[in-house]
Amino acid sequence: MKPISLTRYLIQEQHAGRINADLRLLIEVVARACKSISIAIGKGALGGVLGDAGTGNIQGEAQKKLDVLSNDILLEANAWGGHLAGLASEEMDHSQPIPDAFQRGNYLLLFDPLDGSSNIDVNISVGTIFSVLRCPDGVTAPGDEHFLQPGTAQVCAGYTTYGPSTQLVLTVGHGTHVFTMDREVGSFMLTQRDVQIPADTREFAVNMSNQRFWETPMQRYVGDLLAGREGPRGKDFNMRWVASMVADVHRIITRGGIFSYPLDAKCRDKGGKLRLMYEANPMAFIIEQAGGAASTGRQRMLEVQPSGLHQRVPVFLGSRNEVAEAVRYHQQFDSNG
Ligand code: AHM
Ligand code: MG
Repeated sequence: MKPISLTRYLIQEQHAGRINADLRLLIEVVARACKSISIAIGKGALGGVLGDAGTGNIQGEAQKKLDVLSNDILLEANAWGGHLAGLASEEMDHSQPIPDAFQRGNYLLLFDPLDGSSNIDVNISVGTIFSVLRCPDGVTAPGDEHFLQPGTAQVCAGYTTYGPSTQLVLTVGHGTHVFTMDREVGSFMLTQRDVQIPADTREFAVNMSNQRFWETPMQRYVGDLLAGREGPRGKDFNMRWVASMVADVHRIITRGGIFSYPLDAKCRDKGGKLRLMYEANPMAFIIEQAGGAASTGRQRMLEVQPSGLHQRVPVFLGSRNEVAEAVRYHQQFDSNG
């Protein structure tokens, strides 16, 4: 049977009362922007989009040309639709209310326009991550503080992975669904409904070069994974690390696994490496909706009360029994040392 388009899927969701017309438009607009980003990435060296932009973001990271371009594409696409009250991005110091010239809607959009920036120039998968919140009642010109809602308040989250094919993974709180971009037609088509992540896994994803900087529970947890069949876990584990969160999460969506970016001595002062509002929270929502789990190691990710737009957190997410194992090591350490 021919897969249905994203547009048709969204209309069905609207008719079922699960989303309203504004949220439908918002998702369509973000998906269209992601198509433009996908086309720019696909041109690679021929499009003049590779390399450094020569600028930095508020987090002290050097921006790539594609970071800036993707941010601009998402900003421009979302400014005038009337569905948003404000936007926030990894690449912008502060959130932006929708300009007065345009109609304002009731949603807040947060995004990491180009995740996995270190992989752009080497032609490895990168992605876009986004999260949608409601603008608090009575707020017409939202500031940063209005975005600081826990992940449980998200009404929609998604990511696009720009790999051998471009795929959009989406949840509006009723399961996680995968759409694949038909490059000839220019539409996202629903290719997998209601993804279910296996509860158990034999595959983990972590940047092992940080091992000596990890805290004790992480050292013990990964030590036991590496001990394999002869160790306490009684089975051998495989390892993968793409260094694009989107690509690593997409593998977990597809075949299970655990992804972690734990606290380490290098990022401890910042609270972690990955950002809560536009990386960890949207991924946690997507993963939970696919039957998986997401935690900081000490708390359910979606229940973290944010304190800053660019706040960082430790991340453990994926197959739910394996995430529970990682959390158990932290609990044990916190109570017994
Ligand atoms: P970015 O948003 O600036 O690309 O940074 C986030 C990325 C994640 O996609 C990935 O999981 C992680 O940083 C990789 O970090 P490292 O290079 O330390 O392995
Ligand atoms: Mg990122």
